[in-house]
Amino acid sequence: MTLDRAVWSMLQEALAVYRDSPRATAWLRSHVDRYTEPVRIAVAGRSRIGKSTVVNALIGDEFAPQSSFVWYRGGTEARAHVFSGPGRPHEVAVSKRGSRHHVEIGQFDRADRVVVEWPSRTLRDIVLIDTPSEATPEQVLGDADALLYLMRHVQDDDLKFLQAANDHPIARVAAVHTVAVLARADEIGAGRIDALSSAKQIARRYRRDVAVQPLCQNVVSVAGLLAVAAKTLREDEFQALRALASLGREELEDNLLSADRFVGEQFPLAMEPAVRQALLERFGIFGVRLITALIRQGFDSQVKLTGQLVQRSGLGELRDSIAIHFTERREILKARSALLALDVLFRMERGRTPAN
Ligand SMILES: Nc1nc2c(ncn2[C@@H]2O[C@H](COP(=O)(O)OP(=O)(O)OP(=O)(O)O)[C@@H](O)[C@H]2O)c(=O)[nH]1
Ligand SMILES: [Mg+2]
Repeated sequence: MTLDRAVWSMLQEALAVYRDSPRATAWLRSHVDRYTEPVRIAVAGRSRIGKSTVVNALIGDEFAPQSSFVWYRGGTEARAHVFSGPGRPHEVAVSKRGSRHHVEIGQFDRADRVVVEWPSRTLRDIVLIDTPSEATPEQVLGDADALLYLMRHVQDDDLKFLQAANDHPIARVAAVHTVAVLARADEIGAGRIDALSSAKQIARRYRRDVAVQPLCQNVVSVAGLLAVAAKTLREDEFQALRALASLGREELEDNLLSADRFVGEQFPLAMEPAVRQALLERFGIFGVRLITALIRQGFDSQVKLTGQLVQRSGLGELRDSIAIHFTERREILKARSALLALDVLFRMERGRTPAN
């Protein structure tokens, strides 16, 4: 019997054995549903590390940030539901303002969870869960089959979180579910133009670090903001960046020394300050510098530029890592989650006599 069938049978058997307990039945039903779904990947990490930005880059669309858990699943049409307290979820609108999609949860003071169905190729194989930074490891991991953990440098808090993810008897023998992400790679080395290759080297070093290696399957570096730019670059933005690239390299560098200078009155090109401000918000100073350098190097069509940005930002490697460690191991990850759920069930129902 395959692993898939064996675990499926265990879930069905448990459903039969615990049929008299509504609590156990509800728990098992939710896990039976979860077992047949794509792999659920939680994206976690400390406050403002860039979680929502990496989620946007993976989906290939920009969503305005939310303060609750946001689940993104595949779907044929764009829809969103808010789960708030007990009872049925409420459907809410998704609207587009500027380059961002907004889930209109306005009338709900507190959403426990927002679920967005979205037609994205990535979401055919995975469910992405964007988590609030104050969420505990238990809240993050309870619903997820796998974890993308974002960090800047490996700090004690990061190691604690990763240890918590591995700190269950079943998890300890089957630690197959974490990819660590060295986030905001563009900021490494004070934003020098070679920041992204330095970040890749640091990620490689962490992969062999004795404190990190046992806690995750891979470490990759990602410049989230650039990765989003790669996936959502508009024609008007590309034309503006191309115009900037036509300036002399040194002249542009001088004007990129600070954000104030870049959007200031003395700019040597006829380009509205509002346009420059928008470029800065979307790509950051580093992004503008890198993109204009790439255009000058010959990546001067939108297709060529996008391909380079996917690769340089680390998005390509992150996607490969998700495929190798999560999607292709779906069967194992789902089996692991189901076994953890059965373990919780047996503890929860300890002392009760199951039905025969
Ligand atoms: N320079 C740079 N800025 C980034 C990057 N990723 C995100 N940011 C910026 O950092 C800020 C926080 O990014 P988010 O993606 O909202 O971070 P988060 O971890 O989801 O934040 P919380 O959910 O509030 O904890 C935003 O202003 C982003 O534009 C990156 O790779 N490089
Ligand atoms: Mg966020």
